[in-house]
Amino acid sequence: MDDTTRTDYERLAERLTARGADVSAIERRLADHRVETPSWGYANAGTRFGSYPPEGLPSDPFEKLDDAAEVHRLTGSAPLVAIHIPWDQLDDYGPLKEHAASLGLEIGTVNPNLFGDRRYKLGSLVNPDAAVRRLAIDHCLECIEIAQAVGSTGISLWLPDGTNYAGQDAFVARRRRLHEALAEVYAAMPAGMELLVEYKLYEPAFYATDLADWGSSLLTCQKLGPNARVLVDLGHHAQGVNIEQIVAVLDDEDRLGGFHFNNRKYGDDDLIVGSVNPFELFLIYVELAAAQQLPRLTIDQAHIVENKIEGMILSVVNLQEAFAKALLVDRDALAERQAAGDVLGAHELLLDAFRTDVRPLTAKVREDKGAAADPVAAFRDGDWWERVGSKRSAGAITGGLGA
Ligand code: PSV
Ligand code: MN
Ligand code: MN
Repeated sequence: MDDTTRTDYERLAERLTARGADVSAIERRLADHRVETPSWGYANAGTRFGSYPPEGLPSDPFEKLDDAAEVHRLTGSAPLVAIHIPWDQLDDYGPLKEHAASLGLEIGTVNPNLFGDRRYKLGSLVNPDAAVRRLAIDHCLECIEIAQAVGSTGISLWLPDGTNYAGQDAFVARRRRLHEALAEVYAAMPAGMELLVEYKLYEPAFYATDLADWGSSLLTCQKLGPNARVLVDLGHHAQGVNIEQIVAVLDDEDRLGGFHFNNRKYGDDDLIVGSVNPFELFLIYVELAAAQQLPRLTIDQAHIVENKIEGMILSVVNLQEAFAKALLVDRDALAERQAAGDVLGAHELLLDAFRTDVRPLTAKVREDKGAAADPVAAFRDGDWWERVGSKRSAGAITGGLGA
C-alpha cells in the first residue's frame, strides 16, 4: 500500500471508530468474503455477432484454473471456481481436484448444460418427449457424480426451457414434467449437497419460460426440499425490478442459494458487475450483510473485448467494495430512523455508506491476506503473460459460449 492509501486508511478507520463502528470486525468480515469465478469466463466467449479471442486463452479446464488462481492471488478473495459440463468434461476428475488444491482453489458449483445438445430443440427437462427428458435427467445425475469427484457441494441449474408461441405446449403439463424430473435429480443428491435453481425472464425462448422468475423457482424449490435454493442472476429480470427486495425475501425464507453476478443495461448483458449500476449492487449487499451467512457468490460474465483476467479481477474488486460499503451502514441508527418515520434520514444513512470511498479499506484487507492493494495494476505490472499466456498455443479454444 502506498503512503497516500495508508493515510487515507487511517483517516477512514478513525472516522468509523469515532462513529462507534468496530473496524476490526468489519475487516474480518471482508476477509471472509469468498467469491466463485466461472471457468467459462476465462475461455472464449462471443455474441452471435462474433467473437474476438485474444492470444493466451486457456485450452482446457486445468488452464482455466490457472487463470482463476491468478485472480485469487491478486484479490485474495476468489478461491472457488464454478465448472460447466460438458465444457469442462474430463474422463477423470481427480487430477482437476488436485490441480485446484495445488493452486489454493476449490471447485465451487457444477453447472449442467441443458442447452448445447441439438436434441434439446423443444426443451430439456420439460421436453414433451420422455426420451429427451431422460437424457437431460441423466446429464444432471452425471453432474452430481462429477460434483462428488471434485469435492463440490452445489449443483447450479439453469433451465433454458420455454416456448416461442402461444399454444405450443400446455403450461401445467410442462410444470409437472419439470417437477417430476427435478425430484429425481434432487433425490440423487448426497446429504450436504445443494441444488441451486436459476430463473430467467426470457431467452432462449420468447413466449414463455418455464422458470421465468424468482417465484417460479421458489415454488419449485419448496416442492423439492430444504436443500433446493434459488439462484439470482442479475441479468435475468425485467427492467426496473427491485432485486434487493427479492434477495431479502428469499433470505428470510432461507431459500437464497446464491448469485450469478454481472451487470446489465438492457438484457442479459453479462457485463462487469458494478459497472452499470453500482448503487443496486450496494443495496443488494446491504441485504446480504444483514443475513447470518453469505450465500454462494458466483460471477457469471462474458468478457468480449476486455482482457478476461483483468475483467474478472475488477469484478471481484467491485464486489469487495460493495460489501465493504454495506458493512459501513449504521444499522442501529437506520432502525431508529425507520421507526421514527424519518424517511430522508434513513435514506441518507445508506447514501453516506455508499458515498464513502472504501478503497483504502479493501486495499488494506487484501494486503493483510498477502494479495494486492491494487489488483488490476498489479496484474498489469506483473509477469502473467511471460509466465503463462505466451506459452499457450495461440488461439487454442475450448468451451465458452462462442466455442
Ligand atoms: C444463462 O443466461 C446463464 O446465466 C446460465 O447461468 C448459464 O449457465 C450461464 O448463463 C452460462 O451460459
Ligand atoms: Mn447465470
Ligand atoms: Mn445469464
